Formats: sequence, C-alpha cells, structure tokens
Amino acid sequence: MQDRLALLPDVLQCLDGKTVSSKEEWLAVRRPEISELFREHVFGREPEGKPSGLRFETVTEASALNGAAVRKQVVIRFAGPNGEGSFPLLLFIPVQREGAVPAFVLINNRAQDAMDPASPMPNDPFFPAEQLVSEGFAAAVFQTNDIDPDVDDGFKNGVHGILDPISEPRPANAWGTIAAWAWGASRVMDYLETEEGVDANRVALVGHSRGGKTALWAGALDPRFAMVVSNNSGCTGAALSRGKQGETIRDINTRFPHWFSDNYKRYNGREEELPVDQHMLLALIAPRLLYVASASEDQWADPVSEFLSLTAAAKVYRLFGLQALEEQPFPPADSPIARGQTGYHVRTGLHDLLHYDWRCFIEFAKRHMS
Ligand code: GTR
Repeated sequence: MQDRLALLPDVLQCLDGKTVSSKEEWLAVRRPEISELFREHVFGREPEGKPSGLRFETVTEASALNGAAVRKQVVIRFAGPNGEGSFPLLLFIPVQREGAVPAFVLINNRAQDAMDPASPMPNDPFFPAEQLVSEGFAAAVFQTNDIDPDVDDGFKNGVHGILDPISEPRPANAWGTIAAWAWGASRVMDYLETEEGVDANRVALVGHSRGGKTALWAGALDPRFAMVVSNNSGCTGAALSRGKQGETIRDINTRFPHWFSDNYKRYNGREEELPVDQHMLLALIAPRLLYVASASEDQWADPVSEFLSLTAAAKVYRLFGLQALEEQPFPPADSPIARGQTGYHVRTGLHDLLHYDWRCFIEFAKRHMS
C-alpha cells in the first residue's frame, strides 16, 4: 500500500514545485490548480455559473408515504444559446419537522420508476425515500438521462445540445456527459436554495457508480454541497488510477467515450502521465463531509483503490485542522469506519446501492448534519 501512495502526485505540491502548508494557500493556489487539471485532462470544461432563464415550476404537490411526507414534482427550466431545456426533480419533505431539514439528493442513473410519482417505490433500495424521511431527511432525486442522454451521440442532445456553441469544432477539453450530470446536480442545488422545507446548508449528494463519479465531480465544483457520497464509483471516481485493478482508463474511455473530455483518452494505458490522481478529486471536497462506499465483490471498481484514495486525501483535511481517515489497514466487510469528516465502508456483495449502504450514509450524516 505504501508503495502505491509513493507513486501518486503530491496533493499539496503545486505545479511550480512549491508545497502549500496552510488552508489559505490551499484555497488560493492549489485547490484552483487541481480543479483546472481535472477540467482540462479528465471531465472537460463546464459552463460556469447559473444558466440564463433559470426557473422552477412546482407541477404537483401532494401527501405521500402514508402522510409522512409532502411529495413535490418540480421542473427545473433553463435556456442556452440553442434554445430552452428542462428536467424534473422529485422531492419528499417530511411533514413532522421543526423548520428546514437536511436533505439527501440522489443522482439516479437507474430505477426510472423512482421518478414516477404515479408509481412511486418508496422503499426501493436505490432511492429509499421512506427510510430517509423517517430519519428526518428530505429526499430528492433526478434522472441522469433527463439532463443528458447516456449515449455517444456526438453531444447533440441534452444540455450539451442546448448550451454548447454549435459553430466551432468541439475542443478536446469540452465537457463530457459526467460533467453535464454534475451541472444538473448544481441546478438542483439552485432549486433547493429556494425550498423552504430544506436547509440548503445541509445537503448530501449521493451517486452510485457512474452517478458516484458524478457526485464527486459535482461536489468538487460546487461547495454548496455539505456532504458528498460516492458508492462503488471505481475508475475515475474514488479509486486511484495508478496501480488500479479491474477497470482502467483505457477500458472506461473505450466503453464510455462520451463520459469524459477527449483529452482524457491521451492517458489510455498511461496513468502515470496524468497530472492528477483520484485522491486529488476527493481532496477538493475538503473541508466538507465525504463518504466513500465499496462492495466486496466489485473488483471492477476496486475497493482497495477507493479506500487508499480516501486516506490519501486526509492531508488536505489536516490543513483545515480537521480529522479524516488516515492510512490504515483495509477494513473488514460490513464494518463502517469514520474519523472526523470522512467515512468508509465495504459492504459484502455486488456492485449495487442497497439499504445497508443508505443506513451507513444516514448514520454518518446524522452525526454531522442533524
Ligand atoms: C460499469 C463501468 C463503471 C461504472 C458502472 C455503472 O460497467 O465500467 O465505470 O460506472 O458501469 O455506472 O454502473
């Protein structure tokens, strides 16, 4: 494990060779530098700031979960140079509450039914609205495909089609589909800031697998998310790329060429030439709460590489005078561990998002955000 950590780019060492030694220097110099490296070489450059014409429309508002929640269907609308776009958000707000409550937002890359208020599955393990509401959290969900289709379509559809300049050839650092979904997560946060039932300062963003990669990039770019959870996010998510088992950069770029910038393809089989590794993505979440989860049989994602990456981000938490999980032996299955701002578990079983995972996220959030 030691050897692998020694091969990583130093999260604190700037491109000019200087090492940052205070949170002020981190925030002023190294943090922006690392975000730029991820933009340029990995995820691509997203449009900055709020889009024009941003507005929210509540389409339905009804009692749900046997009276325990109010269920709202909201449409988030925006405009760009090539027209207008919109996507739906589904939100459950506990009825029993004093003031605004903390919330979990799920980036839903599966379970389309979870979005359908006509046939809600309140206890679906992928989006267990009932479990979240009974623990005092609001539960929100949006669908990745509603933001940008998960296909290699030449970036003609979804938010790319609406926001990208059409005249010029696509630059090699143009944003990919994961960056588009992350952009959607920030628009959801724009809405939550206007929602009186939700405390926008206590919002956790959760994603599984490709959704987990998205949660990390969204959380890195948007400091309004107080907590970020990546579940089984693997390659170009939480897992270190250098020395990774299972899926490699070449594998992911070959099977999902639309997820990242074209520049990222230069690193197929050349992980060691990347100016970043994934512990630096996790470090961008500091000083906020960060929870990484793996599954024991998900060797394609590589739990050990996900855990090592999380411990390698601890240096940055330390700059803020905060505690985080430090280098230590890989924990046994089904034994969540946490220290200060970060938490981790490896669940027995396959690549999936299950009630057990949510229970761990909820417990961690309750300790810090209730
Ligand atoms: C896998 C892919 C992973 C992960 C996952 C998913 O096949 O190789 O990187 O994103 O799919 O999103 O389900």
